[in-house]
Amino acid sequence: MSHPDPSHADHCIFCKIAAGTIPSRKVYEDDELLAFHDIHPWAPVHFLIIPKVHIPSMAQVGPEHAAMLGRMLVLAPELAMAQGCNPYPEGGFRIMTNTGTEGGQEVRHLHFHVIGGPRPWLKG
Ligand code: DGP
Repeated sequence: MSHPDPSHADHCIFCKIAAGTIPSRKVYEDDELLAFHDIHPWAPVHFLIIPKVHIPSMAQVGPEHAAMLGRMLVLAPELAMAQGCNPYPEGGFRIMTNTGTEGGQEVRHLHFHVIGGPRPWLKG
């Protein structure tokens, strides 16, 4: 039976990407996390890091998620460099997580955008 909440995992596009039922261009995968290229990149490097478990946004995280969030943040620079971001400090990247409608979130499955590469970028 379908769920009334459109952010629920049954309807969640990123859960489907995590499950492999919707294809993505993967950057990294382990048991807990997946990283894949954003379908609408703003910049030469633009990928998303998601937990495989359905957490709608940063508004739902708690202390039980601290280790996983730490792993997401530690992974970001490693993958950013592997994807072609230039070294700090002239190079670099942005980590961004939109939360809720007022925060600009469109896909209601927690994700960190990792954005970088030579400027100018499309936005920001
Ligand atoms: P946000 O506004 O923070 O919720 O950003 C969602 C991002 O997800 C947006 O930059 C486009 C990307 N996106 C949406 N649908 C898909 C998809 O099916 N595949 C991929 N690779 N990216 C997607």
